Amino acid sequence: MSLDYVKFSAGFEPFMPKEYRDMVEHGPFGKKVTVSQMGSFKEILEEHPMCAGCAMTLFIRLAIIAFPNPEDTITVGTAGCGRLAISQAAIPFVYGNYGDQNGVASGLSRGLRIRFGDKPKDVVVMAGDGGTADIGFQQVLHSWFRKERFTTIMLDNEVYGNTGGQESGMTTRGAVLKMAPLGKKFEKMDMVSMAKIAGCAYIATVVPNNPRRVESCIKKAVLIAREVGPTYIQAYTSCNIEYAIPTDKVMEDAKTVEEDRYKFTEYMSDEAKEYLAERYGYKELLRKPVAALTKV
Ligand SMILES: Cc1ncc(C[n+]2csc(CCOP(=O)(O)OP(=O)(O)O)c2C)c(N)n1
Ligand code: SF4
Repeated sequence: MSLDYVKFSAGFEPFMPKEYRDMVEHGPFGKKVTVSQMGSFKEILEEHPMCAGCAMTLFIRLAIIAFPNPEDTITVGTAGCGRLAISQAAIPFVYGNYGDQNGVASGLSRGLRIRFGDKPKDVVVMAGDGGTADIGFQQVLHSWFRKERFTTIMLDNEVYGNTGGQESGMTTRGAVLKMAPLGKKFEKMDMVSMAKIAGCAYIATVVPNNPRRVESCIKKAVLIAREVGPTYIQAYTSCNIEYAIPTDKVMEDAKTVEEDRYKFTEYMSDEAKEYLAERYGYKELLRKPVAALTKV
Protein backbone atom coordinates (compact mmCIF):
# COMPACT_ATOMS: atom_id res chain seq x y z
CA MET A 1 0.00 0.00 0.00
CA SER A 2 1.21 3.47 -0.67
CA LEU A 3 2.24 5.67 2.20
CA ASP A 4 1.11 8.65 0.16
CA TYR A 5 -2.52 7.80 0.85
CA VAL A 6 -2.19 7.84 4.61
CA LYS A 7 0.76 10.01 5.57
CA PHE A 8 0.06 13.17 7.56
CA SER A 9 -0.18 16.57 5.97
CA ALA A 10 2.42 18.95 7.32
CA GLY A 11 1.54 20.17 10.81
CA PHE A 12 -1.24 17.63 11.43
CA GLU A 13 0.81 14.83 12.99
CA PRO A 14 0.50 15.91 16.65
CA PHE A 15 -3.29 16.02 16.35
CA MET A 16 -3.87 12.64 14.74
CA PRO A 17 -5.31 9.81 16.89
CA LYS A 18 -2.88 7.16 18.07
CA GLU A 19 -4.68 4.49 16.03
CA TYR A 20 -3.98 6.43 12.90
CA ARG A 21 -0.35 7.14 13.75
CA ASP A 22 0.14 3.43 14.40
CA MET A 23 -1.19 2.66 10.96
CA VAL A 24 1.17 5.11 9.31
CA GLU A 25 4.12 3.76 11.30
CA HIS A 26 3.33 0.05 11.18
CA GLY A 27 1.26 -0.28 8.02
CA PRO A 28 2.31 -2.54 5.16
CA PHE A 29 3.06 0.47 3.00
CA GLY A 30 5.35 0.00 0.07
CA LYS A 31 5.95 -3.64 1.02
CA LYS A 32 4.67 -6.86 -0.47
CA VAL A 33 2.82 -8.68 2.29
CA THR A 34 0.93 -11.97 2.44
CA VAL A 35 -1.90 -13.21 4.64
CA SER A 36 0.53 -15.46 6.53
CA GLN A 37 2.13 -12.28 7.93
CA MET A 38 -1.23 -11.00 9.16
CA GLY A 39 -0.90 -9.46 12.60
CA SER A 40 2.65 -8.24 12.02
CA PHE A 41 1.47 -5.04 10.31
CA LYS A 42 -1.53 -2.78 10.57
CA GLU A 43 -3.63 -2.67 7.43
CA ILE A 44 -6.80 -1.53 9.15
CA LEU A 45 -7.66 0.72 12.08
CA GLU A 46 -8.64 -1.41 15.03
CA GLU A 47 -11.44 0.83 16.20
CA HIS A 48 -13.93 -0.46 13.65
CA PRO A 49 -17.35 -1.03 15.16
CA MET A 50 -17.93 -4.62 13.98
CA CYS A 51 -19.02 -7.13 16.65
CA ALA A 52 -16.32 -9.05 18.50
CA GLY A 53 -15.48 -12.29 16.71
CA CYS A 54 -17.29 -11.38 13.49
CA ALA A 55 -16.06 -13.61 10.66
CA MET A 56 -16.86 -10.89 8.14
CA THR A 57 -14.19 -8.66 9.66
CA LEU A 58 -11.59 -11.39 9.33
CA PHE A 59 -12.55 -12.00 5.71
CA ILE A 60 -12.41 -8.28 4.86
CA ARG A 61 -8.93 -8.02 6.36
CA LEU A 62 -7.74 -11.04 4.37
CA ALA A 63 -9.24 -9.65 1.17
CA ILE A 64 -7.58 -6.28 1.63
CA ILE A 65 -4.19 -7.87 2.27
CA ALA A 66 -4.66 -10.03 -0.83
CA PHE A 67 -5.33 -7.21 -3.30
CA PRO A 68 -2.54 -7.46 -5.89
CA ASN A 69 -2.18 -3.71 -6.28
CA PRO A 70 -3.50 -2.13 -3.07
CA GLU A 71 -2.03 1.30 -3.69
CA ASP A 72 -4.16 1.57 -6.81
CA THR A 73 -7.29 -0.24 -5.66
CA ILE A 74 -10.62 1.38 -4.87
CA THR A 75 -13.26 -0.49 -2.91
CA VAL A 76 -16.94 0.21 -3.39
CA GLY A 77 -19.47 -0.68 -0.72
CA THR A 78 -22.97 -0.07 0.46
CA ALA A 79 -25.14 -0.10 3.58
CA GLY A 80 -24.52 -3.17 5.72
CA CYS A 81 -22.04 -4.31 8.35
CA GLY A 82 -19.06 -4.71 6.01
CA ARG A 83 -18.68 -1.02 5.22
CA LEU A 84 -17.93 -0.38 8.90
CA ALA A 85 -14.65 -2.26 8.52
CA ILE A 86 -13.88 -1.58 4.85
CA SER A 87 -14.08 2.15 5.45
CA GLN A 88 -11.31 1.85 8.08
CA ALA A 89 -8.75 0.41 5.70
CA ALA A 90 -5.86 2.34 4.27
CA ILE A 91 -7.33 2.27 0.76
CA PRO A 92 -9.93 4.52 -0.85
CA PHE A 93 -13.54 3.50 -0.28
CA VAL A 94 -16.61 4.72 -2.17
CA TYR A 95 -19.95 4.42 -0.44
CA GLY A 96 -23.26 5.11 -2.16
CA ASN A 97 -26.92 4.32 -1.58
CA TYR A 98 -27.95 0.86 -0.49
CA GLY A 99 -27.71 -1.49 -3.45
CA ASP A 100 -26.15 0.84 -6.03
CA GLN A 101 -22.58 -0.45 -5.60
CA ASN A 102 -22.31 -2.28 -8.93
CA GLY A 103 -23.73 0.73 -10.79
CA VAL A 104 -21.24 3.03 -9.07
CA ALA A 105 -18.40 0.57 -9.70
CA SER A 106 -19.31 0.35 -13.41
CA GLY A 107 -18.96 4.10 -13.85
CA LEU A 108 -15.86 4.26 -11.70
CA SER A 109 -14.09 1.45 -13.48
CA ARG A 110 -14.87 2.92 -16.91
CA GLY A 111 -13.81 6.40 -15.81
CA LEU A 112 -10.52 5.16 -14.39
CA ARG A 113 -9.69 3.39 -17.65
CA ILE A 114 -10.31 6.58 -19.62
CA ARG A 115 -8.29 8.66 -17.17
CA PHE A 116 -5.37 6.30 -16.52
CA GLY A 117 -5.24 4.13 -19.66
CA ASP A 118 -3.12 1.04 -19.19
CA LYS A 119 -2.07 1.77 -15.60
CA PRO A 120 -4.10 -0.75 -13.59
CA LYS A 121 -6.64 0.76 -11.21
CA ASP A 122 -8.54 -2.12 -9.63
CA VAL A 123 -12.15 -1.66 -8.56
CA VAL A 124 -13.50 -4.14 -6.02
CA VAL A 125 -17.08 -4.17 -4.76
CA MET A 126 -17.61 -5.65 -1.29
CA ALA A 127 -21.22 -5.78 -0.12
CA GLY A 128 -23.51 -7.94 1.97
CA ASP A 129 -25.83 -10.62 0.65
CA GLY A 130 -28.81 -8.26 0.98
CA GLY A 131 -26.98 -5.52 -0.89
CA THR A 132 -25.84 -7.94 -3.60
CA ALA A 133 -28.64 -10.46 -4.09
CA ASP A 134 -31.67 -8.41 -3.00
CA ILE A 135 -31.72 -4.63 -3.34
CA GLY A 136 -28.64 -4.43 -5.59
CA PHE A 137 -29.52 -7.54 -7.62
CA GLN A 138 -30.53 -5.76 -10.80
CA GLN A 139 -27.37 -3.67 -10.91
CA VAL A 140 -25.18 -6.64 -10.05
CA LEU A 141 -26.63 -8.79 -12.80
CA HIS A 142 -26.55 -6.06 -15.40
CA SER A 143 -22.94 -5.20 -14.61
CA TRP A 144 -22.11 -8.85 -15.25
CA PHE A 145 -24.13 -9.08 -18.47
CA ARG A 146 -22.47 -5.86 -19.67
CA LYS A 147 -19.08 -7.46 -18.89
CA GLU A 148 -17.97 -4.62 -16.63
CA ARG A 149 -14.39 -5.33 -15.62
CA PHE A 150 -14.32 -5.28 -11.85
CA THR A 151 -14.64 -7.77 -9.00
CA THR A 152 -17.79 -8.28 -6.95
CA ILE A 153 -17.38 -9.86 -3.52
CA MET A 154 -20.47 -10.93 -1.64
CA LEU A 155 -20.05 -10.94 2.17
CA ASP A 156 -22.63 -13.66 2.66
CA ASN A 157 -23.70 -13.81 6.29
CA GLU A 158 -27.10 -15.11 5.16
CA VAL A 159 -29.02 -12.35 6.93
CA TYR A 160 -29.47 -8.58 7.13
CA GLY A 161 -27.06 -8.24 10.03
CA ASN A 162 -26.81 -4.48 10.23
CA THR A 163 -30.55 -4.01 10.67
CA GLY A 164 -31.13 -6.74 13.20
CA GLY A 165 -31.96 -10.01 11.49
CA GLN A 166 -34.28 -9.92 8.48
CA GLU A 167 -34.04 -12.83 6.00
CA SER A 168 -32.28 -12.20 2.71
CA GLY A 169 -32.43 -14.05 -0.59
CA MET A 170 -29.26 -15.84 0.56
CA THR A 171 -30.73 -17.10 3.84
CA THR A 172 -31.20 -20.85 3.73
CA ARG A 173 -34.68 -22.33 3.58
CA GLY A 174 -36.22 -22.87 7.01
CA ALA A 175 -33.81 -20.59 8.89
CA VAL A 176 -35.52 -18.82 11.79
CA LEU A 177 -34.32 -15.29 12.44
CA LYS A 178 -35.35 -12.52 14.79
CA MET A 179 -37.35 -10.87 12.05
CA ALA A 180 -38.25 -14.06 10.19
CA PRO A 181 -39.80 -15.93 13.13
CA LEU A 182 -41.73 -18.44 11.02
CA GLY A 183 -38.63 -19.52 9.12
CA LYS A 184 -37.66 -18.70 5.56
CA LYS A 185 -40.00 -20.27 3.03
CA PHE A 186 -37.75 -20.20 -0.05
CA GLU A 187 -34.44 -21.68 -1.10
CA LYS A 188 -31.14 -19.80 -0.88
CA MET A 189 -30.54 -18.00 -4.18
CA ASP A 190 -28.04 -19.66 -6.48
CA MET A 191 -25.92 -16.61 -7.26
CA VAL A 192 -23.01 -18.74 -8.47
CA SER A 193 -25.08 -20.19 -11.32
CA MET A 194 -26.41 -16.76 -12.15
CA ALA A 195 -22.88 -15.38 -12.27
CA LYS A 196 -21.95 -18.15 -14.69
CA ILE A 197 -24.94 -17.52 -16.94
CA ALA A 198 -24.28 -13.77 -16.88
CA GLY A 199 -20.72 -14.39 -18.11
CA CYS A 200 -18.41 -13.91 -15.14
CA ALA A 201 -14.90 -14.99 -16.12
CA TYR A 202 -13.98 -16.14 -12.61
CA ILE A 203 -16.23 -17.33 -9.78
CA ALA A 204 -15.28 -18.76 -6.39
CA THR A 205 -17.00 -19.71 -3.15
CA VAL A 206 -14.84 -19.51 -0.03
CA VAL A 207 -14.94 -19.42 3.76
CA PRO A 208 -12.54 -17.27 5.80
CA ASN A 209 -10.78 -19.99 7.74
CA ASN A 210 -8.46 -20.86 4.88
CA PRO A 211 -6.53 -17.56 4.50
CA ARG A 212 -4.22 -18.75 1.75
CA ARG A 213 -7.13 -19.90 -0.35
CA VAL A 214 -8.92 -16.60 0.17
CA GLU A 215 -5.75 -14.79 -0.83
CA SER A 216 -5.31 -16.86 -3.96
CA CYS A 217 -8.96 -16.41 -5.04
CA ILE A 218 -8.99 -12.66 -4.47
CA LYS A 219 -5.75 -12.20 -6.39
CA LYS A 220 -6.97 -14.20 -9.37
CA ALA A 221 -10.35 -12.47 -9.38
CA VAL A 222 -8.84 -8.98 -9.33
CA LEU A 223 -6.23 -9.75 -12.00
CA ILE A 224 -8.77 -11.35 -14.35
CA ALA A 225 -11.15 -8.40 -13.93
CA ARG A 226 -8.47 -6.04 -15.23
CA GLU A 227 -8.82 -7.24 -18.79
CA VAL A 228 -10.94 -10.33 -19.25
CA GLY A 229 -14.30 -9.62 -17.63
CA PRO A 230 -16.36 -9.48 -14.44
CA THR A 231 -15.39 -11.73 -11.55
CA TYR A 232 -17.39 -12.88 -8.53
CA ILE A 233 -16.44 -14.20 -5.12
CA GLN A 234 -19.03 -15.40 -2.67
CA ALA A 235 -17.71 -15.67 0.88
CA TYR A 236 -19.46 -17.27 3.83
CA THR A 237 -18.92 -14.70 6.56
CA SER A 238 -21.23 -15.80 9.37
CA CYS A 239 -23.09 -13.35 11.58
CA ASN A 240 -22.37 -14.64 15.07
CA ILE A 241 -24.91 -12.23 16.56
CA GLU A 242 -27.99 -13.06 14.48
CA TYR A 243 -27.17 -16.78 14.30
CA ALA A 244 -26.17 -16.92 17.98
CA ILE A 245 -22.78 -18.51 17.28
CA PRO A 246 -20.57 -18.26 20.39
CA THR A 247 -17.54 -16.11 19.60
CA ASP A 248 -15.08 -18.93 20.22
CA LYS A 249 -17.02 -21.22 17.84
CA VAL A 250 -17.09 -18.89 14.84
CA MET A 251 -14.23 -20.62 13.00
CA GLU A 252 -15.54 -24.06 13.92
CA ASP A 253 -18.90 -23.06 12.43
CA ALA A 254 -17.21 -21.88 9.23
CA LYS A 255 -15.43 -25.23 8.92
CA THR A 256 -18.62 -27.21 9.49
CA VAL A 257 -20.58 -25.08 7.04
CA GLU A 258 -17.80 -25.41 4.47
CA GLU A 259 -17.82 -29.19 4.75
CA ASP A 260 -21.59 -29.34 4.68
CA ARG A 261 -23.00 -26.83 2.18
CA TYR A 262 -20.45 -24.11 1.37
CA LYS A 263 -17.74 -26.12 -0.34
CA PHE A 264 -14.83 -24.41 -2.02
CA THR A 265 -15.61 -24.06 -5.72
CA GLU A 266 -13.65 -22.26 -8.38
CA TYR A 267 -14.59 -21.63 -11.99
CA MET A 268 -12.45 -19.89 -14.57
CA SER A 269 -13.14 -19.33 -18.27
CA ASP A 270 -10.51 -20.62 -20.72
CA GLU A 271 -9.74 -17.05 -21.72
CA ALA A 272 -9.12 -16.17 -18.06
CA LYS A 273 -6.80 -19.16 -17.62
CA GLU A 274 -4.75 -18.23 -20.66
CA TYR A 275 -4.59 -14.61 -19.57
CA LEU A 276 -3.40 -15.49 -16.05
CA ALA A 277 -0.84 -17.93 -17.41
CA GLU A 278 0.58 -15.63 -20.03
CA ARG A 279 0.41 -12.34 -18.20
CA TYR A 280 0.97 -13.31 -14.58
CA GLY A 281 2.84 -16.61 -14.76
CA TYR A 282 0.08 -19.01 -13.65
CA LYS A 283 1.48 -21.66 -15.99
CA GLU A 284 -0.18 -24.50 -14.08
CA LEU A 285 -3.52 -23.32 -15.47
CA LEU A 286 -2.61 -24.11 -19.04
CA ARG A 287 -3.71 -27.41 -20.44
CA LYS A 288 -0.88 -29.90 -20.63
CA PRO A 289 0.01 -30.74 -24.27
CA VAL A 290 -1.43 -34.09 -25.27
CA ALA A 291 1.40 -36.63 -25.64
CA ALA A 292 2.06 -37.47 -29.28
CA LEU A 293 0.55 -40.78 -30.34
CA THR A 294 3.17 -43.35 -31.15
CA LYS A 295 2.43 -45.76 -33.94
CA VAL A 296 2.83 -49.42 -33.09
C1 LIG B 1 -32.42 2.30 0.49
C2 LIG B 1 -32.17 1.73 1.83
N1 LIG B 1 -33.03 0.80 2.32
C3 LIG B 1 -32.78 0.24 3.51
C4 LIG B 1 -31.71 0.61 4.26
C5 LIG B 1 -31.49 0.02 5.63
N2 LIG B 1 -30.48 -1.00 5.64
C6 LIG B 1 -29.21 -0.71 6.01
S1 LIG B 1 -28.22 -2.04 6.04
C7 LIG B 1 -29.51 -3.05 5.58
C8 LIG B 1 -29.36 -4.53 5.45
C9 LIG B 1 -27.96 -4.99 5.20
O1 LIG B 1 -27.94 -6.37 4.96
P1 LIG B 1 -26.83 -6.99 4.06
O2 LIG B 1 -26.72 -6.26 2.78
O3 LIG B 1 -27.07 -8.45 3.97
O4 LIG B 1 -25.51 -6.68 4.88
P2 LIG B 1 -25.08 -7.13 6.37
O5 LIG B 1 -25.47 -6.01 7.26
O6 LIG B 1 -25.75 -8.40 6.71
O7 LIG B 1 -23.61 -7.29 6.28
C10 LIG B 1 -30.68 -2.32 5.38
C11 LIG B 1 -31.97 -2.90 4.98
C12 LIG B 1 -30.83 1.59 3.73
N3 LIG B 1 -29.72 1.96 4.37
N4 LIG B 1 -31.08 2.12 2.52
S1 SF4 C 1 -24.19 -7.98 13.22
FE1 SF4 C 1 -23.29 -9.88 12.51
S2 SF4 C 1 -22.28 -9.45 10.52
FE2 SF4 C 1 -22.70 -7.51 11.59
S3 SF4 C 1 -20.79 -7.04 12.67
FE3 SF4 C 1 -22.14 -8.13 14.11
S4 SF4 C 1 -21.58 -10.31 13.90
FE4 SF4 C 1 -20.74 -9.21 12.13
